Formats: sequence, structure tokens, C-alpha cells
Amino acid sequence: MDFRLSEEQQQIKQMVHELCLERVEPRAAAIDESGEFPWDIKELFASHDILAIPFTPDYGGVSGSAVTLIVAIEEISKFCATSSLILSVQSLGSLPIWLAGTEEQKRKYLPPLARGERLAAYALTEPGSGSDAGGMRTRAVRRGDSYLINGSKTFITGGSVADTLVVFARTDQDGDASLRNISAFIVEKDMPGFKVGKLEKKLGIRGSPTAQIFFEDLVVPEKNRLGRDGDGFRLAMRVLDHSRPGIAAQALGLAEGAFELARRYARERHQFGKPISEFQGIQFLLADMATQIEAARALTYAAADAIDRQLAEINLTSAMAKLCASDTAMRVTTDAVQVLGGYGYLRDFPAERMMRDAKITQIYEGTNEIQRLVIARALLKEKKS
Ligand code: COS
Repeated sequence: MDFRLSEEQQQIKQMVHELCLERVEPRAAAIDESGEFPWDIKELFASHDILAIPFTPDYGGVSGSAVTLIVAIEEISKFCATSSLILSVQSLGSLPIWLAGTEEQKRKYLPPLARGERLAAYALTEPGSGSDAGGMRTRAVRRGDSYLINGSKTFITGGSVADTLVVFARTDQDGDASLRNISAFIVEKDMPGFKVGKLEKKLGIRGSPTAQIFFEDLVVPEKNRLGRDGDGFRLAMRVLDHSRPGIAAQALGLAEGAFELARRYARERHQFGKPISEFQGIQFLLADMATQIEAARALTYAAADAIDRQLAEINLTSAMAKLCASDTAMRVTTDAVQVLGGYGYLRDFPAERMMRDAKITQIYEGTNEIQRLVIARALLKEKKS
């Protein structure tokens, strides 16, 4: 079953699929094994305009549609979830500029990101503030027409390879630590005072660097602030509403990749004199996996479509898509390992990598507990008549 895609979206889907089958799949195990950022894949995506998908043509991009973006993320994730993050983080890190930037900021920062000459990152989380994003302690103190930023961020996907980062910091001068005193700034990696700390060692998505970042008396001109002083928290939340369908698409692609592997294996593997696909225990497992994938796909595409149509409920649908698709990815990849039995547990097959990669989709861009909280708040909110 497929969401109705335009001709252009179908072409992009096919192009990304064929490219990843030929060039990304053969690299996936080695990327996981080495734990190093795959610069060759980044170049491959840039040269095929895949990194231009999140951007509209007037800023050097090729689309700007959320549906087109998730089509590409889903296809890449079928083969390599680490590689799909190169695209989704390019989108995540540019979204604050796209949503809140001035025309001057957009013209300056978006085209090099669309061309893939520069990489973006989104710096919200801190050691003491994960789910409670508003509890951040990084401070930006005004000094004339600049801000002096001090503090640190952690769990920053792509933080060590990014050139352009959007950093959230407290700007309260008067001790008022409310969420209305957080602002967003465009920071460039060559600004003095920007330092990359240690890279985390992780269970999955091992080729995607997860970095600590430090700001030591980093001077950011006021013209790099996104939106008004104090608008940062709401912007951070709006960005997540727009980016969560991308994580849902990553989860969906992982689930689909694992399902295909399990289906193929079940047909080929013989036990007790027949293919294991002829045992009802395996058939029911495959039936459940496929059904869950279709449900997750419907919700993921509905959420992206709601963004493209600028519907009011994107907060709700994006959280639902992320929750459903990531739980699906975890179940389906775990079941795929089960279908492959002992072989599923070996690094010789991609099932165990997919299972390790799937886990993070239940955690980042808001844990699934936070998604339930967002969903419940949206459902229980009084409707303005
Ligand atoms: N869009 C726009 N504005 C939003 C919003 C959204 N989706 N969600 C909240 N806001 C606004 C609120 O309207 C409120 O604005 P006012 O001050 O004008 O009233 C303000 O932001 C504070 O909202 P709220 O009171 O709901 O904030 P909470 O501290 O209760 O936290 C949650 C909200 C828990 C939902 C938020 O902290 C969150 O999403 N946390 C997870 C963060 C996350 O995903 N981190 C992952 C790492 S980033 S890759």
C-alpha cells in the first residue's frame, strides 16, 4: 500500500532507492563496524541533490515538501539508518532558520546547506535537560550588539561534523528562569569559543556522531538570533513538530528493511523438510509485522502531509507518527532477528544492526513517553470556539 505520491515524488523515491541499493547498502555494515561518519555517503547524497530535498528552490533546494523528505528518509533507512540521519539532521538543523529566520538569514545560511557544502545540527539538549528541554542552563548574555554564550550541550547528532548549528540558550538577565527567556542563535563552528567534546559510544546508529559541545565566551552577533529574544522555546517545540515525522520515516524504513530480510529468509530457510515460511508460527509473525508497518506508514505519511498542508494539528499527528512508527520498528526488527534465529544474532546479517538502530527512534527527538504527553495534552486541550 502506498500513500498517493506525485510523479516527482515517485521519481525521487525510485532514484533514492536505486542509489542506496547500489551504493549505501554495501557500505552499511562497515559504517556500523567503524563507527565513523561516512563522508563518502554525505558526498554521494550532496551530488545527487538528496541533501537539497528539505529546501525550496528559492533557497537552492529541490523540494521543501515534508512528504518528499520522508519518502527519501524511508528509502535510505531501509538500507542504512545512520546514512538517513545525514539527511534528517540536515533538515532538523535548518528548520529553525526556515521557520523563524529573516530573509537575510535564510539567503545566507540555507543555500550552502541545500548544496550539501555545509552540514547543520540542532543543539537543544544539555546534560541536565533532556525531556525537560526548558531546564537548559547554557546562557547567552547580551553585550552591545552581540551575545556572549557560555555552557554546553550534549547528545548533539552530527555535532562534531556540523558547520552551522542552531543553539538554544537562556537570555534571562533578571533571574526569571521561565520558558519565555530562551532564545535561538545561529552558530558557526569556526566562531572562537566553539569546542567539540567527546563523541559518545553507542548501541546503534554508530556512524552518526553524537557529540558534546562547549561554548566558552562564544560571541554571536545579534543578527544571528532567530526570531525575537525569548521566542526560542516555542521555536524549539515547533521544530520538533516538523521533524518528528522524519524520525517516524527512519523507523518505518528500518522496519521495512528488517521485514524484507525476514520474508526472504523465511522462504529460503528449510527446517523439518520444508521452508520455515510454511509454518504458521512464522506466517503469523510476518502477518503481524506487515500489518504494523502499514499502520505506521499511514500515520507517518498523514503527519508529513499535515505539515505540507499547514494543518493546525501537526503537533498531535507528528507525535502519534513518531510514537507508532518507532514502537513498530522496535517490534519488527526484534521479530526479524527471531525469524532468522541464530543467524539473526550474528553480524553476518543486517537484522541485529537494524534492531540496535531501531532502539534510538523510541528515544531521540523526544522519548515516546514525551510523545504520549504531547498527544494527551493536545487531546485534552479546550478547543477555542
Ligand atoms: N509549538 C509551539 N509552541 C509550543 C509547543 C509547540 N508544539 N509546545 C509548547 N509550546 C509553547 C507553549 O504554548 C508555551 O507557550 P507560552 O509560554 O506562550 O504559554 C510554552 O511553549 C511552554 O510550553 P509548556 O508549558 O507545554 O512546556 P513544558 O515545559 O511543560 O514542556 C514538553 C513541554 C515536555 C512537551 C517539551 O519540553 C518537550 O517536547 N520536551 C522534549 C524535548 C525533546 O524532544 N528533546 C529531544 C531532543 S531534541 S533532538
